[in-house]
Amino acid sequence: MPKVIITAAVTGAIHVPSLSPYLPFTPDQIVEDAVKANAAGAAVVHVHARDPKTGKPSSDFNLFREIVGKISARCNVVICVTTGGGLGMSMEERVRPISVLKPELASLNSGSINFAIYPLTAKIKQPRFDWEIPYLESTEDLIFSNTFRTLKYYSKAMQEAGTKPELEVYDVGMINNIKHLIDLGILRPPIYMQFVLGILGGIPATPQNLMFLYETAVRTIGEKNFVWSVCAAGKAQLPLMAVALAMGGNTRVGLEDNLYVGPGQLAQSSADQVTRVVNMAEQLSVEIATPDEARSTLGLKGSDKVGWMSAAKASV
Ligand code: KMH
Ligand code: ZN
Repeated sequence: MPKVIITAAVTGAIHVPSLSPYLPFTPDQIVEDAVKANAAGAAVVHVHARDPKTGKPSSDFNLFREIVGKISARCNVVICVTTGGGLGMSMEERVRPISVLKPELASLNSGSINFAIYPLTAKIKQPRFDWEIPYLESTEDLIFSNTFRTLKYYSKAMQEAGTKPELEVYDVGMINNIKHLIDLGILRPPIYMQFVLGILGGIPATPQNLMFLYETAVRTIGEKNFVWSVCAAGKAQLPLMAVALAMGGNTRVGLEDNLYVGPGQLAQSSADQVTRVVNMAEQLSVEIATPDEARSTLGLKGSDKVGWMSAAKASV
């Protein structure tokens, strides 16, 4: 069995602070949770930025730079920077951290979907911040747009930055989108796919659907041409990590996708969920990859080649 790469997505742009007092949103909180997740066993942390005063998803490049700089000053974890950004952000806002920060790994969302999180409003009695309810409600009419032109633009930006794309696959047709980009020579195998299940608008989070995604990828892209991982939104998160481990896949947990660690039990940080995956892996005799082992499996350029040290110097 190959060693499992655990990713922790510590904050994201789906949940709002009213849903959990543990959702990190200031740079220091995000950094602290990323470092804790790494200490618990995560080889990769996936980062978004949020406004430190209100917790609203932000595309402020200085926040990204502060977060990635502080994380890498404290641990050797692989940093995966989002290009999903916050719901409703423009293509330019979403790609900017890649061109400047040149991270080792970045998300690349492989197709357009309805990305609906408005049902979360029912869980909020008293919003902590004014933006939260309108943000969630706006997703009733939101297309998370990732057209072929956009995919080509992101792929090119990542290629120029030496950044490996982590291809987020929300539904089975997106595997065809990826194949199209491989056929055009825009993506080069071996590619890295994150199967994302359970978003309202995408494929539901069931073991059967995970198997369907995996088998379709094997048929379409070829078993030797990809590394894969699983992310499941909501309460299916931890059960699907068990399925992924049994199938030999990699895993992603974190408060970005699920705020809980058990029925009615809020996770106090993404590290709580990472620990659950570590325990499951131990039971299954699956070893956990270190950040350097993840770098080697994913074919990453190395933490000495990211852009933020020079970006930090340039701003002085
Ligand atoms: N929140 C996940 C379902 C991204 O950041 O590019 C999707 C995600 C996308 O992580
Ligand atoms: Zn994300």
